[in-house]
Amino acid sequence: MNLYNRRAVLAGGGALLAMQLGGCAQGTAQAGGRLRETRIGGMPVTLTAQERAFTLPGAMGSTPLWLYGEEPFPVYRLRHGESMDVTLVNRLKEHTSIHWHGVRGPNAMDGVPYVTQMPVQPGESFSYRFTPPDAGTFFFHPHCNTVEQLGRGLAGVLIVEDETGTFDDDVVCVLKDWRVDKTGKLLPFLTVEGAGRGGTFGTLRTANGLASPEISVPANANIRFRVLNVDSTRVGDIGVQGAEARVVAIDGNVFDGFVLDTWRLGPAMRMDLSLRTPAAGGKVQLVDFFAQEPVVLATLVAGGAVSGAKAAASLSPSRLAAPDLGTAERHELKLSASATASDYPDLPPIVLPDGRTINMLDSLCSTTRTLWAIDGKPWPQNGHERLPPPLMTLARGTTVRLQLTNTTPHVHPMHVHGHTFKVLSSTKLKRPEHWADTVLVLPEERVEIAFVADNPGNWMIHCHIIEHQDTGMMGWFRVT
Ligand SMILES: [Cu+2]
Repeated sequence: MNLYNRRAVLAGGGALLAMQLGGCAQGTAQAGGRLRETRIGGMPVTLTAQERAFTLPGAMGSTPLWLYGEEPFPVYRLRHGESMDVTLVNRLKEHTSIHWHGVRGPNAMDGVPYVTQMPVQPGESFSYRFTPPDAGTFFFHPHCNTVEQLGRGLAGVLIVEDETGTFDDDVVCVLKDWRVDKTGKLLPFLTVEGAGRGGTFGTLRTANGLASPEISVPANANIRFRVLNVDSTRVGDIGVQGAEARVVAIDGNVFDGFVLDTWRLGPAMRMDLSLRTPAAGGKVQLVDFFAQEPVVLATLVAGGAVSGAKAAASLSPSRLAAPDLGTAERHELKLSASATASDYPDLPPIVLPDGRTINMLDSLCSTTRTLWAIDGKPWPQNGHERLPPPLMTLARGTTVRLQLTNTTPHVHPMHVHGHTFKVLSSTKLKRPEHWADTVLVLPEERVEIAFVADNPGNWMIHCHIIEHQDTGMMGWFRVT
Protein backbone atom coordinates (compact mmCIF):
# COMPACT_ATOMS: atom_id res chain seq x y z
CA MET A 1 0.00 0.00 0.00
CA ASN A 2 2.87 2.38 0.83
CA LEU A 3 4.04 2.17 -2.74
CA TYR A 4 1.05 4.20 -3.81
CA ASN A 5 0.87 6.79 -1.05
CA ARG A 6 3.06 9.41 -2.69
CA ARG A 7 1.15 9.22 -5.95
CA ALA A 8 -2.20 9.36 -4.18
CA VAL A 9 -1.19 12.43 -2.19
CA LEU A 10 0.03 14.19 -5.32
CA ALA A 11 -3.14 13.38 -7.18
CA GLY A 12 -5.30 14.43 -4.25
CA GLY A 13 -3.47 17.76 -4.07
CA GLY A 14 -4.11 18.38 -7.73
CA ALA A 15 -7.77 17.64 -7.37
CA LEU A 16 -8.01 19.94 -4.36
CA LEU A 17 -6.34 22.76 -6.28
CA ALA A 18 -8.78 22.27 -9.12
CA MET A 19 -11.70 22.45 -6.69
CA GLN A 20 -10.47 25.83 -5.44
CA LEU A 21 -10.33 27.40 -8.89
CA GLY A 22 -13.53 29.05 -9.97
CA GLY A 23 -14.95 30.53 -13.12
CA CYS A 24 -15.88 27.49 -15.15
CA ALA A 25 -17.11 23.96 -14.94
CA GLN A 26 -14.83 21.52 -13.21
CA GLY A 27 -14.77 18.00 -11.89
CA THR A 28 -17.78 15.74 -11.94
CA ALA A 29 -21.05 17.18 -10.74
CA GLN A 30 -21.98 14.25 -8.55
CA ALA A 31 -20.43 13.73 -5.17
CA GLY A 32 -18.34 10.69 -4.44
CA GLY A 33 -16.44 10.57 -7.72
CA ARG A 34 -19.50 9.35 -9.64
CA LEU A 35 -20.51 10.51 -13.09
CA ARG A 36 -23.89 12.09 -13.62
CA GLU A 37 -26.37 9.43 -14.75
CA THR A 38 -29.64 9.83 -16.64
CA ARG A 39 -32.35 7.28 -17.42
CA ILE A 40 -33.33 7.58 -21.05
CA GLY A 41 -35.35 4.43 -21.79
CA GLY A 42 -38.27 5.34 -24.06
CA MET A 43 -37.78 9.07 -23.55
CA PRO A 44 -36.52 11.64 -26.04
CA VAL A 45 -33.29 13.30 -24.91
CA THR A 46 -31.02 15.88 -26.49
CA LEU A 47 -27.24 15.72 -26.50
CA THR A 48 -25.62 19.00 -27.42
CA ALA A 49 -22.05 18.82 -28.65
CA GLN A 50 -20.45 22.10 -27.70
CA GLU A 51 -17.26 23.73 -26.51
CA ARG A 52 -17.04 24.44 -22.80
CA ALA A 53 -14.24 25.87 -20.69
CA PHE A 54 -13.51 23.16 -18.17
CA THR A 55 -10.84 22.95 -15.49
CA LEU A 56 -9.15 19.59 -15.61
CA PRO A 57 -7.63 18.29 -12.37
CA GLY A 58 -4.30 19.88 -11.53
CA ALA A 59 -4.49 22.44 -14.33
CA MET A 60 -3.86 26.11 -13.53
CA GLY A 61 -6.39 27.26 -16.09
CA SER A 62 -9.36 26.07 -18.05
CA THR A 63 -9.28 23.91 -21.17
CA PRO A 64 -11.63 24.37 -24.14
CA LEU A 65 -13.17 20.92 -24.09
CA TRP A 66 -15.84 19.68 -26.49
CA LEU A 67 -18.52 17.95 -24.47
CA TYR A 68 -21.96 16.43 -24.73
CA GLY A 69 -23.50 18.84 -22.26
CA GLU A 70 -21.72 20.40 -19.33
CA GLU A 71 -19.37 17.74 -18.05
CA PRO A 72 -17.29 14.93 -19.51
CA PHE A 73 -18.81 11.47 -19.87
CA PRO A 74 -22.58 11.66 -19.28
CA VAL A 75 -23.90 8.20 -18.40
CA TYR A 76 -27.16 7.16 -20.05
CA ARG A 77 -28.98 4.12 -18.74
CA LEU A 78 -31.85 2.15 -20.10
CA ARG A 79 -33.26 -1.31 -19.52
CA HIS A 80 -32.85 -4.06 -22.05
CA GLY A 81 -35.80 -3.86 -24.44
CA GLU A 82 -36.33 -0.13 -23.99
CA SER A 83 -35.91 2.17 -26.96
CA MET A 84 -33.52 5.10 -27.38
CA ASP A 85 -34.40 8.46 -28.88
CA VAL A 86 -31.30 10.64 -28.71
CA THR A 87 -31.06 13.84 -30.73
CA LEU A 88 -27.55 15.13 -31.31
CA VAL A 89 -27.43 18.92 -31.67
CA ASN A 90 -24.18 20.18 -33.14
CA ARG A 91 -22.99 23.46 -31.67
CA LEU A 92 -19.39 22.85 -32.71
CA LYS A 93 -17.70 24.67 -35.57
CA GLU A 94 -17.20 21.44 -37.52
CA HIS A 95 -19.37 18.49 -38.39
CA THR A 96 -19.79 15.51 -36.09
CA SER A 97 -21.92 12.41 -35.46
CA ILE A 98 -22.40 9.79 -32.75
CA HIS A 99 -21.20 6.23 -33.10
CA TRP A 100 -22.63 3.83 -30.50
CA HIS A 101 -19.59 1.67 -29.87
CA GLY A 102 -20.39 -2.00 -29.45
CA VAL A 103 -24.12 -1.65 -30.02
CA ARG A 104 -25.42 -3.96 -32.76
CA GLY A 105 -27.90 -1.36 -33.92
CA PRO A 106 -29.29 -0.76 -37.39
CA ASN A 107 -26.73 0.46 -39.93
CA ALA A 108 -28.46 3.83 -40.40
CA MET A 109 -27.92 4.57 -36.67
CA ASP A 110 -24.23 3.63 -36.56
CA GLY A 111 -23.04 7.21 -36.81
CA VAL A 112 -20.24 6.97 -39.38
CA PRO A 113 -20.23 10.02 -41.68
CA TYR A 114 -20.39 9.17 -45.39
CA VAL A 115 -20.74 5.47 -44.64
CA THR A 116 -24.01 5.30 -42.68
CA GLN A 117 -25.21 8.90 -42.58
CA MET A 118 -24.36 12.37 -43.77
CA PRO A 119 -22.29 14.32 -41.24
CA VAL A 120 -24.23 16.52 -38.83
CA GLN A 121 -23.11 20.00 -39.81
CA PRO A 122 -22.75 22.92 -37.36
CA GLY A 123 -26.22 24.06 -36.33
CA GLU A 124 -27.82 20.83 -37.52
CA SER A 125 -29.22 17.93 -35.52
CA PHE A 126 -29.70 14.21 -36.05
CA SER A 127 -31.92 11.79 -34.13
CA TYR A 128 -30.71 8.32 -33.26
CA ARG A 129 -33.74 6.11 -32.68
CA PHE A 130 -33.41 2.38 -32.13
CA THR A 131 -33.68 -0.33 -29.50
CA PRO A 132 -30.30 -1.75 -28.50
CA PRO A 133 -30.53 -5.52 -28.98
CA ASP A 134 -28.10 -6.45 -26.22
CA ALA A 135 -27.56 -5.55 -22.59
CA GLY A 136 -24.10 -4.30 -21.79
CA THR A 137 -21.60 -1.54 -21.11
CA PHE A 138 -21.18 0.64 -24.18
CA PHE A 139 -19.89 4.09 -24.99
CA PHE A 140 -20.41 6.66 -27.70
CA HIS A 141 -18.17 9.06 -29.57
CA PRO A 142 -17.81 10.83 -32.94
CA HIS A 143 -16.32 9.11 -35.99
CA CYS A 144 -14.52 11.82 -37.99
CA ASN A 145 -11.62 13.91 -36.73
CA THR A 146 -11.94 11.56 -33.79
CA VAL A 147 -8.42 12.31 -32.64
CA GLU A 148 -9.51 15.86 -31.78
CA GLN A 149 -13.21 15.37 -31.04
CA LEU A 150 -12.64 12.46 -28.64
CA GLY A 151 -9.39 14.07 -27.49
CA ARG A 152 -11.33 17.13 -26.36
CA GLY A 153 -13.81 14.99 -24.46
CA LEU A 154 -16.68 14.02 -26.78
CA ALA A 155 -17.57 10.68 -25.23
CA GLY A 156 -20.33 9.30 -23.06
CA VAL A 157 -21.44 5.99 -21.56
CA LEU A 158 -24.46 3.93 -22.58
CA ILE A 159 -25.53 1.21 -20.19
CA VAL A 160 -28.21 -1.25 -21.19
CA GLU A 161 -29.17 -3.08 -18.01
CA ASP A 162 -29.91 -6.79 -17.83
CA GLU A 163 -33.25 -7.81 -16.40
CA THR A 164 -31.53 -10.00 -13.86
CA GLY A 165 -28.76 -7.64 -12.72
CA THR A 166 -29.35 -7.37 -9.02
CA PHE A 167 -26.25 -5.93 -7.43
CA ASP A 168 -26.29 -3.60 -4.46
CA ASP A 169 -24.62 -0.91 -6.53
CA ASP A 170 -23.53 -0.35 -10.11
CA VAL A 171 -20.46 1.85 -10.45
CA VAL A 172 -19.16 3.33 -13.70
CA CYS A 173 -15.50 4.25 -14.09
CA VAL A 174 -14.32 5.93 -17.31
CA LEU A 175 -10.58 6.02 -17.95
CA LYS A 176 -9.26 8.75 -20.22
CA ASP A 177 -6.05 10.73 -20.51
CA TRP A 178 -5.89 14.34 -21.63
CA ARG A 179 -3.29 16.14 -23.74
CA VAL A 180 -2.81 19.35 -21.73
CA ASP A 181 0.06 21.36 -20.29
CA LYS A 182 0.13 22.69 -16.71
CA THR A 183 -1.85 25.79 -17.67
CA GLY A 184 -4.63 23.71 -19.16
CA LYS A 185 -3.62 24.49 -22.76
CA LEU A 186 -4.27 21.64 -25.16
CA LEU A 187 -1.27 19.91 -26.73
CA PRO A 188 -1.35 18.52 -30.29
CA PHE A 189 -3.55 15.43 -30.45
CA LEU A 190 -1.73 13.89 -33.39
CA THR A 191 2.04 13.83 -33.66
CA VAL A 192 3.94 12.13 -36.45
CA GLU A 193 6.20 10.43 -33.90
CA GLY A 194 3.19 9.10 -32.00
CA ALA A 195 0.97 8.27 -34.94
CA GLY A 196 3.78 6.30 -36.57
CA ARG A 197 4.39 4.30 -33.41
CA GLY A 198 2.14 3.42 -30.47
CA GLY A 199 0.16 6.68 -30.47
CA THR A 200 0.60 9.99 -28.68
CA PHE A 201 -0.04 9.57 -24.98
CA GLY A 202 -1.97 11.97 -22.77
CA THR A 203 -0.20 13.98 -20.10
CA LEU A 204 -2.93 13.74 -17.48
CA ARG A 205 -4.56 10.48 -16.48
CA THR A 206 -8.08 10.60 -15.11
CA ALA A 207 -10.88 8.34 -13.97
CA ASN A 208 -14.35 9.89 -14.26
CA GLY A 209 -12.58 13.14 -15.19
CA LEU A 210 -10.73 13.27 -11.86
CA ALA A 211 -7.12 12.46 -10.95
CA SER A 212 -7.10 9.20 -9.00
CA PRO A 213 -10.50 9.90 -7.39
CA GLU A 214 -12.07 8.30 -4.38
CA ILE A 215 -15.36 6.75 -5.44
CA SER A 216 -17.95 6.16 -2.74
CA VAL A 217 -19.47 2.69 -2.56
CA PRO A 218 -21.61 0.95 0.06
CA ALA A 219 -19.80 -1.20 2.62
CA ASN A 220 -20.15 -5.01 2.71
CA ALA A 221 -21.93 -4.91 -0.60
CA ASN A 222 -21.85 -6.81 -3.89
CA ILE A 223 -21.23 -4.30 -6.62
CA ARG A 224 -20.89 -4.29 -10.39
CA PHE A 225 -17.91 -2.15 -11.33
CA ARG A 226 -17.90 -1.17 -15.00
CA VAL A 227 -14.47 -0.04 -16.21
CA LEU A 228 -14.28 1.63 -19.61
CA ASN A 229 -11.09 2.64 -21.40
CA VAL A 230 -12.17 5.48 -23.68
CA ASP A 231 -8.65 6.77 -24.19
CA SER A 232 -7.33 7.22 -27.72
CA THR A 233 -4.00 5.56 -27.06
CA ARG A 234 -3.27 3.97 -23.71
CA VAL A 235 -3.33 0.23 -23.08
CA GLY A 236 -3.54 -0.75 -19.42
CA ASP A 237 -3.01 -3.94 -17.45
CA ILE A 238 -5.91 -3.38 -15.12
CA GLY A 239 -6.29 -5.09 -11.76
CA VAL A 240 -7.73 -4.39 -8.34
CA GLN A 241 -6.18 -4.44 -4.87
CA GLY A 242 -8.13 -4.80 -1.64
CA ALA A 243 -10.82 -7.21 -2.84
CA GLU A 244 -11.20 -10.24 -5.03
CA ALA A 245 -12.87 -9.26 -8.27
CA ARG A 246 -14.41 -11.45 -10.94
CA VAL A 247 -14.54 -10.38 -14.55
CA VAL A 248 -18.20 -10.96 -15.43
CA ALA A 249 -18.37 -9.22 -18.81
CA ILE A 250 -16.00 -8.17 -21.57
CA ASP A 251 -17.15 -5.32 -23.79
CA GLY A 252 -20.47 -5.66 -22.00
CA ASN A 253 -20.94 -9.31 -22.94
CA VAL A 254 -21.72 -11.36 -19.85
CA PHE A 255 -20.03 -14.74 -19.56
CA ASP A 256 -19.06 -17.25 -16.87
CA GLY A 257 -16.14 -15.08 -15.96
CA PHE A 258 -12.97 -15.60 -14.01
CA VAL A 259 -11.12 -14.17 -11.05
CA LEU A 260 -9.28 -11.05 -12.17
CA ASP A 261 -5.53 -11.01 -11.99
CA THR A 262 -5.03 -8.29 -14.57
CA TRP A 263 -6.78 -7.76 -17.88
CA ARG A 264 -5.15 -5.91 -20.74
CA LEU A 265 -7.60 -3.16 -21.55
CA GLY A 266 -6.87 -1.27 -24.76
CA PRO A 267 -8.62 1.79 -26.13
CA ALA A 268 -12.39 1.30 -26.45
CA MET A 269 -12.37 -1.91 -24.42
CA ARG A 270 -14.52 -2.44 -21.32
CA MET A 271 -14.66 -4.93 -18.51
CA ASP A 272 -17.33 -5.39 -15.88
CA LEU A 273 -16.15 -6.59 -12.50
CA SER A 274 -18.13 -8.16 -9.71
CA LEU A 275 -16.68 -7.60 -6.27
CA ARG A 276 -17.61 -7.47 -2.61
CA THR A 277 -16.75 -4.21 -0.94
CA PRO A 278 -14.97 -4.14 2.44
CA ALA A 279 -16.34 -2.92 5.78
CA ALA A 280 -16.93 0.81 6.24
CA GLY A 281 -13.71 2.74 5.73
CA GLY A 282 -12.12 -0.03 3.67
CA LYS A 283 -10.66 0.70 0.26
CA VAL A 284 -10.32 -1.10 -3.05
CA GLN A 285 -7.91 0.27 -5.61
CA LEU A 286 -8.19 0.09 -9.38
CA VAL A 287 -4.60 -0.18 -10.55
CA ASP A 288 -2.82 -0.11 -13.90
CA PHE A 289 0.13 -2.50 -13.66
CA PHE A 290 1.29 -1.93 -17.23
CA ALA A 291 3.98 0.61 -16.42
CA GLN A 292 7.05 -0.21 -14.34
CA GLU A 293 5.52 1.61 -11.41
CA PRO A 294 1.85 0.69 -10.91
CA VAL A 295 -0.60 3.60 -11.13
CA VAL A 296 -3.68 3.86 -8.91
CA LEU A 297 -6.43 4.99 -11.25
CA ALA A 298 -9.22 5.22 -8.68
CA THR A 299 -10.03 4.07 -5.16
CA LEU A 300 -13.38 2.70 -4.08
CA VAL A 301 -14.07 3.83 -0.52
CA ALA A 302 -16.69 1.87 1.43
CA GLY A 303 -19.27 3.97 3.26
CA GLY A 304 -22.25 3.03 5.40
CA ALA A 305 -23.20 -0.63 5.60
CA VAL A 306 -25.84 -2.03 3.34
CA SER A 307 -28.49 -3.90 5.28
CA GLY A 308 -29.37 -7.26 3.79
CA ALA A 309 -26.69 -7.20 1.12
CA LYS A 310 -27.74 -9.11 -1.94
CA ALA A 311 -26.04 -12.31 -2.94
CA ALA A 312 -23.73 -11.98 -5.89
CA ALA A 313 -26.08 -11.63 -8.82
CA SER A 314 -26.42 -14.20 -11.52
CA LEU A 315 -26.43 -12.47 -14.87
CA SER A 316 -27.95 -13.61 -18.12
CA PRO A 317 -25.24 -14.61 -20.56
CA SER A 318 -25.16 -12.68 -23.82
CA ARG A 319 -27.74 -13.77 -26.41
CA LEU A 320 -25.62 -13.85 -29.54
CA ALA A 321 -25.82 -16.15 -32.54
CA ALA A 322 -23.14 -18.82 -32.25
CA PRO A 323 -20.73 -18.79 -35.20
CA ASP A 324 -20.96 -21.96 -37.31
CA LEU A 325 -17.26 -22.66 -37.61
CA GLY A 326 -17.82 -25.69 -39.83
CA THR A 327 -19.27 -23.63 -42.68
CA ALA A 328 -17.41 -20.42 -41.94
CA GLU A 329 -16.00 -18.22 -44.68
CA ARG A 330 -12.35 -17.55 -43.90
CA HIS A 331 -10.71 -14.17 -44.35
CA GLU A 332 -7.43 -12.71 -43.27
CA LEU A 333 -6.76 -9.03 -42.74
CA LYS A 334 -3.14 -7.96 -42.41
CA LEU A 335 -2.43 -4.96 -40.23
CA SER A 336 0.59 -3.15 -41.59
CA ALA A 337 2.32 0.14 -42.14
CA SER A 338 1.33 1.76 -45.41
CA ALA A 339 4.10 1.77 -47.97
CA THR A 340 2.52 4.27 -50.28
CA ALA A 341 -0.87 5.82 -50.67
CA SER A 342 -3.08 3.42 -52.57
CA ASP A 343 -4.91 4.29 -55.71
CA TYR A 344 -8.39 2.92 -55.91
CA PRO A 345 -10.31 2.06 -59.01
CA ASP A 346 -13.17 4.31 -59.99
CA LEU A 347 -15.99 3.04 -57.82
CA PRO A 348 -19.68 3.72 -57.95
CA PRO A 349 -20.96 6.11 -55.28
CA ILE A 350 -21.96 4.53 -51.98
CA VAL A 351 -25.66 4.29 -51.14
CA LEU A 352 -26.62 5.43 -47.66
CA PRO A 353 -29.22 3.45 -45.68
CA ASP A 354 -31.76 6.21 -46.33
CA GLY A 355 -31.29 5.84 -50.10
CA ARG A 356 -29.13 8.92 -50.68
CA THR A 357 -25.87 8.44 -52.51
CA ILE A 358 -22.60 10.11 -51.70
CA ASN A 359 -19.21 9.94 -53.26
CA MET A 360 -17.15 12.66 -51.65
CA LEU A 361 -14.90 12.39 -48.65
CA ASP A 362 -13.91 15.49 -46.78
CA SER A 363 -10.84 16.45 -44.85
CA LEU A 364 -12.34 15.69 -41.43
CA CYS A 365 -12.95 12.10 -42.44
CA SER A 366 -9.78 11.36 -44.34
CA THR A 367 -6.17 11.99 -43.58
CA THR A 368 -3.48 14.27 -44.87
CA ARG A 369 -1.06 11.36 -44.79
CA THR A 370 -1.36 7.63 -44.39
CA LEU A 371 0.91 5.66 -42.09
CA TRP A 372 -1.10 2.48 -41.65
CA ALA A 373 -3.14 0.07 -43.69
CA ILE A 374 -5.46 -2.91 -43.49
CA ASP A 375 -4.71 -5.53 -46.12
CA GLY A 376 -2.29 -3.14 -47.80
CA LYS A 377 -5.02 -0.56 -48.25
CA PRO A 378 -4.89 2.64 -46.23
CA TRP A 379 -8.06 4.66 -45.83
CA PRO A 380 -7.74 7.22 -48.57
CA GLN A 381 -5.78 10.39 -48.26
CA ASN A 382 -7.13 13.80 -49.09
CA GLY A 383 -7.81 14.02 -52.76
CA HIS A 384 -9.41 10.63 -53.09
CA GLU A 385 -12.94 11.30 -54.04
CA ARG A 386 -14.42 7.88 -53.47
CA LEU A 387 -14.60 5.47 -50.59
CA PRO A 388 -12.16 2.59 -50.91
CA PRO A 389 -13.58 -0.78 -51.94
CA PRO A 390 -14.93 -2.98 -49.13
CA LEU A 391 -12.46 -5.33 -47.45
CA MET A 392 -15.06 -8.11 -47.49
CA THR A 393 -18.56 -8.61 -48.87
CA LEU A 394 -20.54 -11.13 -46.86
CA ALA A 395 -23.92 -12.65 -47.54
CA ARG A 396 -26.26 -12.12 -44.60
CA GLY A 397 -26.14 -15.05 -42.22
CA THR A 398 -22.63 -16.11 -43.18
CA THR A 399 -20.27 -17.02 -40.38
CA VAL A 400 -16.98 -15.27 -41.01
CA ARG A 401 -13.81 -16.58 -39.46
CA LEU A 402 -11.38 -13.71 -39.56
CA GLN A 403 -7.69 -13.83 -38.86
CA LEU A 404 -6.18 -10.51 -37.85
CA THR A 405 -2.47 -10.65 -38.56
CA ASN A 406 -0.33 -7.91 -37.07
CA THR A 407 2.83 -7.41 -39.09
CA THR A 408 3.84 -4.29 -37.13
CA PRO A 409 5.83 -3.79 -33.91
CA HIS A 410 2.83 -2.02 -32.30
CA VAL A 411 -0.36 -3.17 -30.63
CA HIS A 412 -3.67 -2.56 -32.43
CA PRO A 413 -7.06 -2.77 -30.66
CA MET A 414 -9.24 -3.75 -33.62
CA HIS A 415 -12.92 -2.83 -33.56
CA VAL A 416 -15.69 -4.27 -35.72
CA HIS A 417 -18.90 -2.27 -36.12
CA GLY A 418 -22.40 -3.71 -36.02
CA HIS A 419 -21.36 -7.18 -34.85
CA THR A 420 -20.10 -8.83 -31.71
CA PHE A 421 -17.45 -11.45 -32.38
CA LYS A 422 -16.06 -14.40 -30.53
CA VAL A 423 -12.33 -14.30 -29.84
CA LEU A 424 -11.31 -17.84 -30.73
CA SER A 425 -7.55 -17.91 -30.41
CA SER A 426 -4.44 -15.78 -30.26
CA THR A 427 -0.79 -16.60 -30.67
CA LYS A 428 0.63 -14.42 -27.88
CA LEU A 429 -1.70 -13.03 -25.23
CA LYS A 430 -3.53 -15.76 -23.33
CA ARG A 431 -7.23 -15.09 -22.98
CA PRO A 432 -10.30 -17.25 -22.59
CA GLU A 433 -12.75 -17.58 -25.47
CA HIS A 434 -15.06 -14.62 -25.07
CA TRP A 435 -17.35 -12.23 -26.94
CA ALA A 436 -16.03 -8.77 -27.75
CA ASP A 437 -16.33 -5.87 -30.16
CA THR A 438 -12.71 -4.77 -29.81
CA VAL A 439 -9.72 -7.08 -29.55
CA LEU A 440 -6.08 -6.30 -28.93
CA VAL A 441 -3.71 -7.67 -31.52
CA LEU A 442 -0.20 -7.62 -30.11
CA PRO A 443 2.91 -6.97 -32.20
CA GLU A 444 3.49 -9.85 -34.63
CA GLU A 445 0.43 -11.62 -33.19
CA ARG A 446 -2.33 -13.48 -35.02
CA VAL A 447 -5.78 -13.34 -33.47
CA GLU A 448 -8.69 -15.32 -34.84
CA ILE A 449 -12.23 -14.07 -34.36
CA ALA A 450 -15.58 -15.29 -35.69
CA PHE A 451 -19.02 -13.81 -35.99
CA VAL A 452 -22.28 -14.28 -37.83
CA ALA A 453 -22.66 -11.48 -40.37
CA ASP A 454 -26.32 -10.99 -39.55
CA ASN A 455 -26.62 -7.20 -39.60
CA PRO A 456 -27.01 -5.83 -43.12
CA GLY A 457 -25.18 -2.68 -44.11
CA ASN A 458 -21.79 -1.10 -44.54
CA TRP A 459 -19.71 -1.54 -41.42
CA MET A 460 -16.35 -0.14 -40.35
CA ILE A 461 -13.45 -2.18 -39.08
CA HIS A 462 -10.57 -0.19 -37.70
CA CYS A 463 -7.88 0.23 -35.11
CA HIS A 464 -9.02 2.12 -32.00
CA ILE A 465 -5.69 3.78 -31.38
CA ILE A 466 -7.24 6.83 -32.90
CA GLU A 467 -4.09 8.14 -34.55
CA HIS A 468 -3.73 4.78 -36.33
CA GLN A 469 -7.37 4.92 -37.41
CA ASP A 470 -7.04 8.52 -38.58
CA THR A 471 -3.89 7.74 -40.58
CA GLY A 472 -5.15 4.77 -42.52
CA MET A 473 -5.82 1.69 -40.36
CA MET A 474 -9.48 1.71 -41.22
CA GLY A 475 -11.62 -0.09 -43.74
CA TRP A 476 -15.17 -1.32 -44.14
CA PHE A 477 -17.06 -4.43 -45.09
CA ARG A 478 -20.50 -5.00 -46.49
CA VAL A 479 -23.17 -7.39 -45.30
CA THR A 480 -25.72 -7.83 -48.08
CU1 LIG B 1 -3.40 0.55 -34.32
